[in-house]
Amino acid sequence: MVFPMDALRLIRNRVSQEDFNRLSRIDNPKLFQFIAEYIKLCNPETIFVCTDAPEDRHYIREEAIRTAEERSLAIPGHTVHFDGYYDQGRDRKNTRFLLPEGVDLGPSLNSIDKQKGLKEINTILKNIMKGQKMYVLFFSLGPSGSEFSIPCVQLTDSTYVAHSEQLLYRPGYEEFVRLGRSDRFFKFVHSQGELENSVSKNIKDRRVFIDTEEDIVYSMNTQYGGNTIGLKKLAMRLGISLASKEGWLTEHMFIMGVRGPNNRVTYFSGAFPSLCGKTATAMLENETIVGDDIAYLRKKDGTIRAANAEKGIFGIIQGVNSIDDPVLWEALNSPGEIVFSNVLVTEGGFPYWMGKDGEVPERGINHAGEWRPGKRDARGVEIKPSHANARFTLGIEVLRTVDKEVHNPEGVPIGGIVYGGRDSDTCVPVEESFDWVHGIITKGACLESETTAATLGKEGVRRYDPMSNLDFLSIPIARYIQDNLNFGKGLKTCPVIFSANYFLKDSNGNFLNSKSDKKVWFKWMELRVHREVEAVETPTGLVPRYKDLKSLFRKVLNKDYSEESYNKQFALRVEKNLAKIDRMMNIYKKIPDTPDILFKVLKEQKKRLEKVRNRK
Ligand code: SPV
Ligand code: MN
Repeated sequence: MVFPMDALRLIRNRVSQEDFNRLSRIDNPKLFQFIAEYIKLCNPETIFVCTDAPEDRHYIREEAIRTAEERSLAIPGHTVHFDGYYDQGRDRKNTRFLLPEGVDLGPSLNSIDKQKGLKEINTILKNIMKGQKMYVLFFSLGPSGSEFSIPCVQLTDSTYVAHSEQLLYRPGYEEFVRLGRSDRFFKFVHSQGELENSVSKNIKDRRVFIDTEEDIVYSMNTQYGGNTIGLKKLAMRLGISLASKEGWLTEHMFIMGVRGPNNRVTYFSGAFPSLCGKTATAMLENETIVGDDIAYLRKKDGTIRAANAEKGIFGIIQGVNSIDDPVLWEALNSPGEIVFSNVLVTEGGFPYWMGKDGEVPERGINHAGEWRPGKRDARGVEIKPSHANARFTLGIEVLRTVDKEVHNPEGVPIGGIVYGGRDSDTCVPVEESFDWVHGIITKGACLESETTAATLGKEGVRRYDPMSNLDFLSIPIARYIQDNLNFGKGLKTCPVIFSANYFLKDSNGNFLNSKSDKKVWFKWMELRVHREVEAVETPTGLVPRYKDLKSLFRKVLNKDYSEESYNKQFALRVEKNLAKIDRMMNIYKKIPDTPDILFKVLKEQKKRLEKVRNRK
């Protein structure tokens, strides 16, 4: 432990005069203590303190190439980074909360006794940066200088992490200078550990440990962005707990503007688990994007306002093509700062990913090294050209559909909230809830989704994922749901809550909708927010009328929408819905302190469904 009065001395002995001058512009002993502590423990050879200056940003980009964590591609500004073969997703098992004595987060959150956890990571972190450079970086989550902003400091020995954060987050050095002695800031310590061929070698010592008491996250022996980019999912866990204390919400949500009649813009936020179309939705061609992954929601003057915690996108690239994703396609094929990860790189220096326009290349380099079709790994599993969780990282400003309010310190007013999951057989493509409480409970708290490649482990297993936030919850589930229920109280304009399901299949396993249908669902929801179309009441919520969809399909997609399609897509799946309620009841019965209202709302829904079943 470094005492506050020793911190400055320790730092002064370890950094250059120039870097020390940069730090000295900030008057924050708590910050110095944190930095000194981890310089002492991780023991880097050199230290670079990064300000918001363009030359510093440029230096980080150059460092990424120098250290070979990134390689330049053919298009100017494009680079590629590879994570290790077994480091391609979020590591749920080794992501844990450090639990102080007497605190209980409930059985669903992965935790470890704080003292035991600290001992474990202090052992792993000791001298972990020996011979390496430590980058000290400052950012702001949320628009800077606003009620939404949370200043953050990141220590890392990875130039890829530093570079990604520069693309993804607003600069924060000047914010720290301005704030002086505040102790409301998040802290991240990351080390990729020993490297072999530029990737983390000691995967068995991969850890992501979260301390919500001190607002620190420790990440080590991993490079995959979801485990390492501190301000992304690591900060989200701190954000959820801070929001709960301060009375606002941190959500796994995009924010987008949807155009209604007469160029009206209605803002939506939407929660979808990873790899379920969240980013693609936020990038719909004729709408505007504010954010694609993490939203902060605050109540203001009787409305809910939302801001993007980030300013860039770390998105899944598989399946991105010129037809379905024109906005992104254009950005990915233009010069500009973009980091591709875990794609295949062709001999000409172009990235290839599965589902990209054109032929699969005959050869290239990917996260497993030299690649040829048919190549297998040590276990005999065929290696695809790119990983299913391969990603792109870019600043949101390179998208032509970026919303002009993206940096508004007040955020944007939310008209509708959407919860969606990967569900092949239960929920209709789009449905409105009866009210806030019904929406939070049946759409949000009861969200289920089939697992994807975004996390390590088996794909396609149906999993309960409340608000698509289960992986990131840092407070007991019951408290999180209660916070969401409370958030809708006392509003003058209450957002309308919807569910969406892009993944409904018929009995032969074929999708019932095409990817572009979501454009129609959003136009319908926009009209519903303003009560400009009517809807049909069912036991589970309010669904579109056929005639409204028919006209929207014509207007938006220039497509004929048959009554037969409508009937198939919007049929009420009574048995499946009843089975889902049973699953949810069983889950929530075991969750301590589940609000009574949840059981009441589910029982009412069950009754309505049984009534329909008995009528048949
Ligand atoms: C997600 O998986 O939800 C992501 C990427 O947005 S990660 O940073 O891995 O969480
Ligand atoms: Mn996400």
